[in-house]
Amino acid sequence: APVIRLEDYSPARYTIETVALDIQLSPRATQITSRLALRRRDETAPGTPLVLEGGDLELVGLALDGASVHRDDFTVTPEQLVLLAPPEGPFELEIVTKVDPDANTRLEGLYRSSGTYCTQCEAEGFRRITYFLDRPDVLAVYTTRIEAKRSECPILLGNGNPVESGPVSDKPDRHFAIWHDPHPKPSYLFAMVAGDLACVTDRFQTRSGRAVDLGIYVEHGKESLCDWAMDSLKRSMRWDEEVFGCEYDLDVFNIVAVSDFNMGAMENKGLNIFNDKYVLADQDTATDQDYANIEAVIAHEYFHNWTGNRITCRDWFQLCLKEGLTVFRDQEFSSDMRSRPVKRIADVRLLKAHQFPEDAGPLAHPVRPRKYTEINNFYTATVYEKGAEVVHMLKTLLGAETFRQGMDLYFRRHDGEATTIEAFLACFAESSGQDLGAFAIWYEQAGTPLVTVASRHDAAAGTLTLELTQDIAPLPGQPSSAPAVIPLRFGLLGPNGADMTPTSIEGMSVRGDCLVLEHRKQTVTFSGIPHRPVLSLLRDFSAPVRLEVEEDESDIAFRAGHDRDPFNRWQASQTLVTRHLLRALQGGTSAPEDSTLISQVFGQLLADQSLDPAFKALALQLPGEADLAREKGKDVAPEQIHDLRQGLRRRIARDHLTLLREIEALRPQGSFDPGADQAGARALANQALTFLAVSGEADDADLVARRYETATNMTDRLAALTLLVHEGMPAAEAALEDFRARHATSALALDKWFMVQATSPAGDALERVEALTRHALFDEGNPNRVRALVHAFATGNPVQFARKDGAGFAFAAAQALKLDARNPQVASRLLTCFRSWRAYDTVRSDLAEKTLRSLAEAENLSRDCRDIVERCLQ
Ligand code: HT7
Ligand code: ZN
Repeated sequence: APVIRLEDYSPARYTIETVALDIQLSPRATQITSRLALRRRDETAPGTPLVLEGGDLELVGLALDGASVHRDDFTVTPEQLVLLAPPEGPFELEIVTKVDPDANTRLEGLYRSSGTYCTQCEAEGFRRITYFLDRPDVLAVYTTRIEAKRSECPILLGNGNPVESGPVSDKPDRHFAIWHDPHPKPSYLFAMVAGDLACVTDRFQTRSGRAVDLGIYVEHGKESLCDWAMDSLKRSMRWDEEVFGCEYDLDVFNIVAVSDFNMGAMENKGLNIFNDKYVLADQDTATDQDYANIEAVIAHEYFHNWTGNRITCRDWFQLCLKEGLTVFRDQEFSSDMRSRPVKRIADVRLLKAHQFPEDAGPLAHPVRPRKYTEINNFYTATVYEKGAEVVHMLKTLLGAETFRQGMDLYFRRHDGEATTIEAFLACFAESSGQDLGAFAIWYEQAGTPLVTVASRHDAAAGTLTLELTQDIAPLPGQPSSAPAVIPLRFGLLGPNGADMTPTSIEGMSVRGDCLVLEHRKQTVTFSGIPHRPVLSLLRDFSAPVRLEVEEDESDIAFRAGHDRDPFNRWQASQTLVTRHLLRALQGGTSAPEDSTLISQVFGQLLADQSLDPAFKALALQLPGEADLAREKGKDVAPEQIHDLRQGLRRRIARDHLTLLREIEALRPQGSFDPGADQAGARALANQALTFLAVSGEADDADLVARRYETATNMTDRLAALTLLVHEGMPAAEAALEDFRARHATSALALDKWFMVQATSPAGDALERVEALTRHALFDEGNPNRVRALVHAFATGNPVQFARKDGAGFAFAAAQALKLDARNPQVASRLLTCFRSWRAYDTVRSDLAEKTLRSLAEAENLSRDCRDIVERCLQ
């Protein structure tokens, strides 16, 4: 497959000013007529062929300025249509294509999900509908006429505003609707939906007083599950006005929920299409985490209206321009809706769980990649989450006010354009008067910098000196790295835990409470520090780096109890546990007295009634097995990690039984509320239950079973079910059967039933998962179900996926191969489960390599999967 390179970018030869689409829907043969108003760009030589992209298309007709095009004047394949000698002046091209929505199992282009026609055009799906200049820098005004059988598709939706609808005169059972979107947009933002759907409506008044009709379209019977999504949408619209000055710009905003969807959701202009998992919720079927995700994804897609749609990407290398920035915006929104520190901790946990391993292995790439063979494989944690961290750093370095001025300038200057990271950064450089040239390296370079810190306190002089270094380990294609600009928020904790204020700081530039590390090695000296302080660095996780500080466990424990920065308090308890378990894994002592300090810290956390319950729940969570494997970095044997972690969990449970039981009992009573307060209280109670489940006491085992039976919401029920199954408790099988029967009509709840079993550390998990792939409820065509079973096993079951006999690897590979023929995007995502294969011990890494090599030899592997396999092996 050809390699696409950033340096080869050049603008399209022709522009498309308007697109008029006529879509005649039919399940097996939908006909699309596309009338394009084209113009040769001034820079393009007259007579230059017009090359339009297609994807598996059948051409039915072609006309130029109203007359059909002679066979010698064009060439066509399913992948390309070339008009050999277009007119010199503006011209109109009419293209007629035919597609088969029912046969479209890739879920790209036009397909049907449970009888509803829908489209997915990002990144390159529009070319599966009609031949086009399918690239993000070709912006056009679209008018869409949709025609379908009224009995099958009473609802017809398109981008923009509704213009006209009615019966089709000579066809009694058919009707049509016309939509017009006045905002020029790239083809990836095109969408249409047609089906028999219910609609939940509301209204929003923008700050300038315009009324917007809001609609959420779902399967009939699911209307009552849309309240939270609608509420989240209205809050997002208001927040974007208040915080970023962004107002909505059409008369309608529609959301459609579909059950077969490759990703989370899609920000098509005025017509967002969602995986129903991020729309539907009630207390019986959705967990508190689901509610938080819905709020965040609704906000994210809505925020794209400005960061993505009004201002879009010049080319797909600039994907982070819209995605990193929009993730940053949705994170800010959730922080304002909920607890900011708790949200920050949750975001950093996700970053470390998904982005850090990506950035440390063969799939590492810069936030703005420089080459790709399959763009769908670059919707990654690096582009999204690290991209958001880079914007977060920009705000930290510039300050909130200057950051907002930069954003205002970006919106003013680039509205209606397809632009670049350079243009984005220039807005901040101008509004701040700072040179951001060195900062831009964050977009260019892969890998997570490791920052090391050694400190020296001189009591006589009253000084504290820090020696800091930064480096990135070599990566495939990146043997060396340049130093980055790293903002390090800091505090120096005095004996009472309060921050000490130095009289001067020399050797490094300081902005507010931030040291700015700019070179590979730097020394900074704080004066006016009579007592040796406890260092608190990287507060609020001010940069996406790994931090290694030379310090004693007692300092870390002190931070866990006293740091006024909640993020670093949380991080301290995690670091303490991680260091302890890694020592034990590396053959050091794992004697029980070794964990006394940790048990004490956890005891203090449990007893501290001043803590926000949501924060406390996070601080009490031991680092996960995958976190520990990542920190270990090499010779990983997942079952050893599992056993050690279980031992510590049991020790904490046994040391603090009474407190844990008291806290567990403090579940919110009364009517259910998905907001942050109740969710935090449930998280804490369930975290306590997680410890009690391994106490070894019969009373506690009964308690877990009782919590399952008496749960009044999905959060509590799923927490108890997970413990019953994962700890192999006697009530597990009966609870699983109860859960399946109870939720027989909710696909989203049944996904949880599959996922709990897929992630069980039990020795027979793989055999169970294999059997579940043959279960009547398993559906290979539904990405959510595949993710809940196969993907969950491969990425969420470290012990059984990496079985020593290689059977877990072989299973994931066989499933990916099977899936690949149907849906390459879902298959290639599954294969990223191999991205850290070199970190295993030799037995496992040999087996993983063999599995990858056999995949590389498979015939007919999609471009998507081949790209992942080959990069994993490089
Ligand atoms: N911009 C979207 C990314 C996307 C996507 C969504 C659904 C299916 C396939 C897709 N390919 C790319 C979603 C977002 O980040 O907001
Ligand atoms: Zn996005």
